[in-house]
Amino acid sequence: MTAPGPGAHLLVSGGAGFIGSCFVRDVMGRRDGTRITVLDKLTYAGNRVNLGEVEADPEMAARFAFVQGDIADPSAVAPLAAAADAIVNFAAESHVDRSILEPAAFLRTGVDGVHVLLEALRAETERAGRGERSLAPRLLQVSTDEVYGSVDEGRSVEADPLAPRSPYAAAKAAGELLVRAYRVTYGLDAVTTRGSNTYGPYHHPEKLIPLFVTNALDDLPLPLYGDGLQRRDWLHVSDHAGAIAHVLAHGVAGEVYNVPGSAELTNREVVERLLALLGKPWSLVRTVADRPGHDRRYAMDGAHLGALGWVNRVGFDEGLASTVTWYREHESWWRAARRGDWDAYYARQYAERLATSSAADANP
Ligand code: NAD
Ligand code: TDX
Repeated sequence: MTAPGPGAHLLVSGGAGFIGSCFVRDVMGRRDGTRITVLDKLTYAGNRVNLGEVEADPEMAARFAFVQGDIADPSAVAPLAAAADAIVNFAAESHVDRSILEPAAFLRTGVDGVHVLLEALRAETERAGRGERSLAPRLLQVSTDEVYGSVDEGRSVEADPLAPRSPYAAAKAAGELLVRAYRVTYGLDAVTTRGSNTYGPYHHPEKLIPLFVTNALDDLPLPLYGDGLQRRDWLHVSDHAGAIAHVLAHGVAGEVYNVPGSAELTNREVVERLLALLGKPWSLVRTVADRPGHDRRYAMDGAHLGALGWVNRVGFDEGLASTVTWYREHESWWRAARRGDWDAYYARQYAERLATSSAADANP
């Protein structure tokens, strides 16, 4: 089993979303002959426009294909897996608050979908064993820091127990455990990454940073959950995508790699910085009812990935400034991303919270 290098054919599931589309744009932009087929269901979070740069460039477009479909559909997955040297699975329902409102879709994609991918990988590995293809494909499962649960002190290492605390995190942990079981039982070539809180261009406006940037641009209230002292370690999307490409090429089969960020900050600190960049007042911030089961802190140790030779490149201040500029310059993108059930979701998540909110104390 050999990790795929330049010129390989990658199947990228969930490649029309935030991090997946960055991975596709960056890998295609290397112009090293790599071919990519994206399989994406185009849920409310998936957007083919995110891949427009690739599809509009003749050289990249010749190496690219897009298939609209569901990773939980074996008939969609099997022929694509048969043609792939590796599968990189970004596909997931990705928003914690939505998982608290409606968990079912999270389990369908995060558990059933990953199972379908693994069955396809198993079939292809058996074909390689019979000499019907030269090498078995590799699977890279994109997972998250949230599988560790809330970490009050210290930093999670890959061997720590998984203790997910939201339906989203539990679905991600279940997907990972299936990958682990298939690796152990069937000897599949699989690696897993656990990425930190990611931010950057093309981030759906439901998440903290893009929600607060876009609401602030419209002078709308910014709903800060609870005391706002929850801590996250922020990772720029180009570093997250780069780390995934690095693990795909160099990771050891069966291993899990944390992908930490480059700045651990409270939510209040993040909001203070983005308001300063936007020139908007703290008075927009409203203290609202907390997220149920809200994880207080995520923090991961990055030594295992570091030993593989990966280092993050984008510092948080630089990354946040360029992200804010991107949202300023791409108003049509983020207004269009607020489509589908956006208004109903926003009302369900925030109407009562905002009606019972209070002015947030000025940031200490
Ligand atoms: P996203 O919601 O922006 O994108 C998810 C993509 O998957 C969308 O294009 C969507 O259409 C597609 N999709 C959903 N269900 C599908 C299905 N059943 N079949 C095919 N495609 C489907 O999410 P993101 O923020 O880009 O996250 C990508 C991956 O990274 C997820 O697995 C997520 O758990 C993980 N992750 C995200 C972060 C973060 O901070 N955003 C951090 C760590 C890990
Ligand atoms: O309106 C809000 N108000 C608020 O205070 C929102 C949307 C969030 N928050 C808080 C909750 C978190 O403490 O901000 C923090 C970040 O929230 P999200 O952007 O929803 O991210 P988080 O819940 O930390 O999960 C993210 O990182 C891990 C991604 O969405 C996941 O997909 C990833 O796995």
